[in-house]
Amino acid sequence: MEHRSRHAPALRRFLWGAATSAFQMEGAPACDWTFWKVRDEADRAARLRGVGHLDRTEEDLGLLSSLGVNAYRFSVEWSRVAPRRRDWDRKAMDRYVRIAARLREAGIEPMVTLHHFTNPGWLADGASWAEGDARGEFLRFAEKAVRALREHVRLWVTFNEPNVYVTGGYLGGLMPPGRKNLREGFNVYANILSAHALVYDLIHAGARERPAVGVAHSMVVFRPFSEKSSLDGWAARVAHAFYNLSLIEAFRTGTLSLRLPFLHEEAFPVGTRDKLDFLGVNYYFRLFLRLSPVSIRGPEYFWEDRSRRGLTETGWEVYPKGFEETLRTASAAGVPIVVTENGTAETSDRRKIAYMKDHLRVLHRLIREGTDIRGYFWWSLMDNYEWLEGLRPRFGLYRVDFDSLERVPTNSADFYSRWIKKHPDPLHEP
Ligand code: IFM
Repeated sequence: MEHRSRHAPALRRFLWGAATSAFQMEGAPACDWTFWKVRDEADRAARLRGVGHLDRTEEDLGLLSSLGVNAYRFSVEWSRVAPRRRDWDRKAMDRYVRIAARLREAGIEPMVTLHHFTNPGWLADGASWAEGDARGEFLRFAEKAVRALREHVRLWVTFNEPNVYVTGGYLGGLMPPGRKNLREGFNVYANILSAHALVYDLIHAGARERPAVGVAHSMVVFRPFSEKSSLDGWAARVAHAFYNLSLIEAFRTGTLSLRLPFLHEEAFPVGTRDKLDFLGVNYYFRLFLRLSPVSIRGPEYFWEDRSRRGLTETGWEVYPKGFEETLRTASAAGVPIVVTENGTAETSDRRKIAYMKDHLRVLHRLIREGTDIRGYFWWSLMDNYEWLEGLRPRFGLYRVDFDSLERVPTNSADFYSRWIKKHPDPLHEP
């Protein structure tokens, strides 16, 4: 790919990675997810320690070297480094800096996510993403975190899945803060994207070596539940426009346009034009939508096994064709794509490997055809705390015994290692 040199150095070699997030790996004593609808004592404990990564950081980083990946995506837990408003925990931050330094020493490119769903508990008292004042607090955190990490980090994800954060936290009420308010949701989306634009500049301004800054965008293939229903078709089109396209458009135009035809249309200037060095794509499944004429809550959604591969342990359909469709849609952003997450929750190695193989084949085919894809990160390095489902789904390349916290490699880890060895540079394969 002759134009590779125009891009940031960290995007010039293909990134083969694994991804995690801080809360899911190490828990947190005082973030919004610590207290959100805790189910029982075991769940409470899991939210405080995740899968024990804090005590096993060295061991876990060692697993990356055994795997043979050349990149690792992890996040900084905002509530750990800023446990109280205007309070900064240097020691907590230093630990993340050591992780990044240690990765670079091992030849593994750190990709740091600054916001992966969680907010410090104190943020809720007086600052909100809907009003916009949370943005100022986030910028204060981002500025310090970037300053501490930039010596070792060249790849940044400002926000993980803004569309999931907005849909889960402000439209569906499933995630903290549990709101169901369209107007607030739109404001939050706009505030997050404008925070991205500011952090983009901040990262670029002080960098010694050109960094690459992106977002990790969740993308879903939407289909009408019934091909014959025009309402279902309408719901699928609107969902695609809102969930998949509005963010991509915001990076082309600088404006976040949210259109729910006949219901609501709004445009927010968010300053994002050209403030994206790569688009991170998180792809998992296809979703069927049904909209009944009497439904006041909006469309119902379903995963169905129409591809006849059996649903996964999170009840999701396995649909590799959708990965192709998604990557083609994502290329409209006009910047390189990095698959920042792809994976499946399966205890069966056979099924996990089949999923991986089918998705990797799609990846290689699209690269061969000229789609500008620079990296692939498996979700996740190891089983960890899965938000609404807690410690149950097994997305990991390493299996975690949820009692002893022991990590055991699965055959899918071995399969992934061998695949990477066989395809060290997919960008230059015949
Ligand atoms: O575990 C999550 C991750 O935090 C964000 N993307 C989807 C994953 C699987 O649900």
